[in-house]
Amino acid sequence: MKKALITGITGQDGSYLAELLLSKGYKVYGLKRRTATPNFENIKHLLDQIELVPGDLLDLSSLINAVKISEPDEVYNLAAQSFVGDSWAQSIYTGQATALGVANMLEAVRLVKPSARFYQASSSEMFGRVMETPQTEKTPFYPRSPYGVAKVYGHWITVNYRESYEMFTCSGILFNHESPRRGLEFVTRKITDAVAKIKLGLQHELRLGNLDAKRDWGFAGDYVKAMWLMLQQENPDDYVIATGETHTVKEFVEIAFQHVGLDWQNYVIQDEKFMRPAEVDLLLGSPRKAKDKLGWEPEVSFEQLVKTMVDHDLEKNRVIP
Ligand code: NAP
Ligand code: G4F
Repeated sequence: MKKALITGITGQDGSYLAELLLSKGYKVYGLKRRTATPNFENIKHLLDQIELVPGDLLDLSSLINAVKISEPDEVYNLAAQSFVGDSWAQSIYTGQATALGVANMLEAVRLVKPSARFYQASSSEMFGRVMETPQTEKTPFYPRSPYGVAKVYGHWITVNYRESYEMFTCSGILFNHESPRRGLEFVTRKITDAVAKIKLGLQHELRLGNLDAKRDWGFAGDYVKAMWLMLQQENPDDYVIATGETHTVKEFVEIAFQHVGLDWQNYVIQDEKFMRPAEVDLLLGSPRKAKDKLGWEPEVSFEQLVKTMVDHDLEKNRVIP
């Protein structure tokens, strides 16, 4: 039986990846940091099938211990301070977790189980002020936030361990991917949760920042399949994972409100508070290499994604307003 260690298992991607690996017969270990109150919302249905090991990306000895306990064939490093918006207010912490945390995890693997295959959750935020469109594996990076800068370090240290130690390390440059398990602070889930609450009479307005930003949005369940595929190849490599379509925040808003029969213009207010000091205006990825080499393609369309998230939030808010 193959064994996998997932960092960030309580997050959106960690939960979908754990489901995928369990369905393939893996023994799944999840790194879990201490929290004062439980945060098992995304993995509560999996708790009797996975093993949680204590650890924090900032604490190397806990990571060494986690690798010793799990003896993994595959390590998926998904943990990070992942919210771009907060990365200005917490830039040092973001660097410690999202940049140096990757080095800590790679060191733990190198010292304890260097033959384990390693996946790093890199990000399209590394492209930032984009140097070409669509963005590919060859597009130069120009990050626009402390988060993006930290991810560039995480990407290159992953490449460096591959080249320095001949470790099987892959970096997945994933464009935005969403789901009903997305954190409520990200724009898609903030919108779908608000639309549901407005429809149910529980909220009266939705305050947003830049409505013109464009993102290449896919479904998280599709994207974790690409992570797994990368680690099944003969050789380690880096891949862009994207849909190849881009949409504005405004388009997302329009479809979400339309889906419940409301006109967004009656509810949405633009608020300076949600504007960023430096914005990423346009992301559009080319999934060409992933298609050719991994045989990966996204299955859920943009419209389907928006509607599924709204339907989920309607249901959730009906039960627990
Ligand atoms: P998420 O829902 O925010 O999950 C982040 C996970 O990291 C949570 O389990 C969190 O634990 C854990 N974590 C944070 N700091 C930690 C620390 N110091 N030590 C140990 N664990 C820590 O993020 P996601 O959307 O699933 O994304 C997964 C990864 O992909 C992240 O690295 C993100 O930056 C990257 N990424 C995401 C996207 C996207 O569109 N979703 C695109 C490109 C790249 P708690 O539950 O305790 O907070
Ligand atoms: O949903 P967002 O916060 O996601 P962002 O910044 O694109 O980052 C996400 O995707 C990255 C991949 O490119 C990941 F690496 C990262 O971990 C994260 O998952 O914001 C999307 C866009 C931005 O342009 C933002 O300015 O929506 C705009 N926006 C407009 N109003 C807003 C809001 N974003 C948020 N969070 N809240 C708003 O009210």
